Amino acid sequence: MKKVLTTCPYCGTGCMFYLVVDDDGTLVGVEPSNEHVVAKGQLCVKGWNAYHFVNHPDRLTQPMIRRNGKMEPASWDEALNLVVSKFKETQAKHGNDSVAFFSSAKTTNEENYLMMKLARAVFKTNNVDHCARLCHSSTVLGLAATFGSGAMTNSISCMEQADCILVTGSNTTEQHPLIGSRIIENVTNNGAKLIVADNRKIRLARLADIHVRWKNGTDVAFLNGIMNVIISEGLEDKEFIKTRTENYEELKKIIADYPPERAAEICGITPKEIVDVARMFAAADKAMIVYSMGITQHTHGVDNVKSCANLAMLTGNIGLPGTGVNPLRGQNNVQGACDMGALNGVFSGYQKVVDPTTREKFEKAWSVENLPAEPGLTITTAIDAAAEGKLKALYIMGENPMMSDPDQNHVREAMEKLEFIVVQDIFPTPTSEYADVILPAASYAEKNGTFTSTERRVQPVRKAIEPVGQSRTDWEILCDVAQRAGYDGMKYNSASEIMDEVATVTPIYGGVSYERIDQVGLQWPCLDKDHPGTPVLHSGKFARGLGMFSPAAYLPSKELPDEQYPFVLSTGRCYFHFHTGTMTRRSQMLDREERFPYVEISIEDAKELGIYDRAWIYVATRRGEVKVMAHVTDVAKKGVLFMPFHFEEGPANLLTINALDPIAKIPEYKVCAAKIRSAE
Ligand SMILES: Nc1nc2c(c(=O)[nH]1)N[C@H]1C(S)=C(S)[C@@H](COP(=O)(O)OP(=O)(O)OC[C@H]3O[C@@H](n4cnc5c(=O)[nH]c(N)nc54)[C@H](O)[C@@H]3O)O[C@H]1N2
Ligand SMILES: Nc1nc2c(c(=O)[nH]1)N[C@H]1C(S)=C(S)[C@@H](COP(=O)(O)OP(=O)(O)OC[C@H]3O[C@@H](n4cnc5c(=O)[nH]c(N)nc54)[C@H](O)[C@@H]3O)O[C@H]1N2
Ligand code: SF4
Ligand SMILES: [Mo]
Repeated sequence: MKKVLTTCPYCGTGCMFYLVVDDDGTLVGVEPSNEHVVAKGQLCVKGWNAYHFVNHPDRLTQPMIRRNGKMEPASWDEALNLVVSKFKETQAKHGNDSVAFFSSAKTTNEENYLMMKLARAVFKTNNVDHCARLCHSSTVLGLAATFGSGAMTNSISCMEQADCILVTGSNTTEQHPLIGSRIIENVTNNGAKLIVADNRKIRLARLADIHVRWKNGTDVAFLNGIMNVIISEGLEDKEFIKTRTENYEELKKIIADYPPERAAEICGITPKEIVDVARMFAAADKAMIVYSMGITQHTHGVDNVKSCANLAMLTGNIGLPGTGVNPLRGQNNVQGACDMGALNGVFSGYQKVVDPTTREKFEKAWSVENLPAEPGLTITTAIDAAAEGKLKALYIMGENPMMSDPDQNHVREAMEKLEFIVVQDIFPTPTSEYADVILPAASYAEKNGTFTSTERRVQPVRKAIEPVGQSRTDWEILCDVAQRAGYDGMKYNSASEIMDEVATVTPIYGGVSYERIDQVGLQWPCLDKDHPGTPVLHSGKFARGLGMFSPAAYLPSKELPDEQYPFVLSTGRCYFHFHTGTMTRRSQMLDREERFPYVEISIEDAKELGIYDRAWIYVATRRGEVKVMAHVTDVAKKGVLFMPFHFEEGPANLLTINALDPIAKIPEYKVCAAKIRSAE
């Protein structure tokens, strides 16, 4: 047996583990790593099962081309030549921005860097983006505006040092299980205070000192209410505000409109709950905010994020261990895909495309001219542009928009209108059904590279087995495309050579190399080869100099319940499955735990409507209707339905609304109006 130390391909917690390979080169299991700083000898159920899907018979093993409407096997030469000629033809006819590239938070840093290089240097478009748009784009923009850097400010180990943790819009024990364990340990072993703000009675809520179950979408009012109490009771950190921040007067002005009575009314809770949370948070020596999709996925996602940042600055909880604003990044490499510039407006290291000196720097480094200057389309606006017939060709690497983007009928329309679609994946998906060319990619177990976890830790991904069938690593495929398109600057002998190039053009990764990240990785910013990495950001000084208070007024969600659609529908995930299910639903151990699409409904609502547990019901919104199983549970609050988006046969995104935050362009997955009826 051979054991290969690598990084988990599921969530952003970034546990490292060993892939176990038997003598004839077959992947047979996973073993945790006792030495790893985050995993500490443990894994969650997805980590333990992260080898099953690799050998699944459904793996894509050979390139395919659509001929006369039917997908047929093709050679790599045929497939890649077709991709390049179609993209060039489309651009010649309709301009450079008539094509777009979806990069992937499932793939490595090196691959994301190459995808954005391919889009910008070779095809001269900034139409490149990835699923962070659907996830933490509000964080990237909201924290960049307030702190100057859009990443988790602290480290996972800080969860054990905080005296008070406010968890809001994060189902931590299910979605970032090993981070959830840290929080539980701190609460049970050290008596840290825990405030859970989530209207579902999630596992952490059962342990919390205070659990607030306000209405979905009212976070700005809630956080403003807390800040109002803190200021009116004189609990703010005056020294921190004076020396480290600006724009405090503006904050005070807006916050004055949210006395606890008014905030509580908007949120549907009592003023006392707001006062209690404010006092508990402000009283702690080291208080930390942990959040995830409940904060970001709203038409006011950026305002929510800024409000979290305001609260942390108001109480001086930034720049020290055990404090901070901690967005838990979702995908295994979504932090890295952002860092690498797989976003419409930035090169790697968040260097802006609109800045002429930055463009000049990349033109020189890549030996090209005329890099495009205007930010391009995002995932969400690219789908809109395709539906309008403006976008003509799309290259999708490791994304499944038919299942993950809002309003599936709208996405279908976009897919049908696109003239040419390339899908590069490890499995067939509802998206690949629309492909004109399918390129089979090697999985994480079959390649070298790096993933960057939520705590900004760059960690190794190592090849344990040979790629299945004719599949090739994403980075080799992208280099091949670039060469066939006539570009010479994308030739590498190894993934490590790509990281060396990343380090030369990306200051925050300046000191990252494969040698240095060998065992436990390195946390960026890591500016040069002697820099030790940075566990806590903004110590002494914010990345932007002074922290910028950025107050926001409460805005209601786009589509609220009414007589016709009386429920709030909120969507998200469960413990056993990951996203669109391409991998977890092909792991027999995981799939048998949660086999059917379902919706959580409160005991009160179920009683009223005569719906019993495990009954089949229809959930409908203005966009469509799906049949799912009812989970009648005290996790759900009266009036609120919660549905995971893992199931192709009951797709939550047939129901969701395509309403976007005006700045971040993130969809409002967490709130829309719905109704239900029995299916039996
Ligand atoms: N098992 C598993 N783990 C995963 C994933 C997975 O698919 N499966 N996906 C990964 C990814 S990419 C991500 S982004 C993360 C997401 O991780 P989370 O954000 O933790 O997961 P969600 O289920 O989307 O939503 C979290 C919580 O937000 C609450 N919420 C809903 N509306 C609101 C609101 O208006 N305000 C507040 N404060 N809370 C609200 C919901 O009740 C829910 O409990 O998980 C990562 N980890
Ligand atoms: N309703 C609703 N919708 C949501 C959300 C929600 O909360 N509610 N959350 C949103 C969020 S936070 C996210 S992050 C997105 C996720 O949206 P997506 O990224 O579209 O979802 P995934 O299922 O993770 O898709 C990843 C794809 O990559 C493939 N893949 C895996 N490994 C590799 C590899 O090494 N190479 C290649 N080429 N492909 C690979 C997988 O098979 C899969 O098809 O969904 C969003 N959609
Ligand atoms: S917590 Fe996340 S990174 Fe760790 S084993 Fe589970 S899915 Fe993998
Ligand atoms: Mo995500």
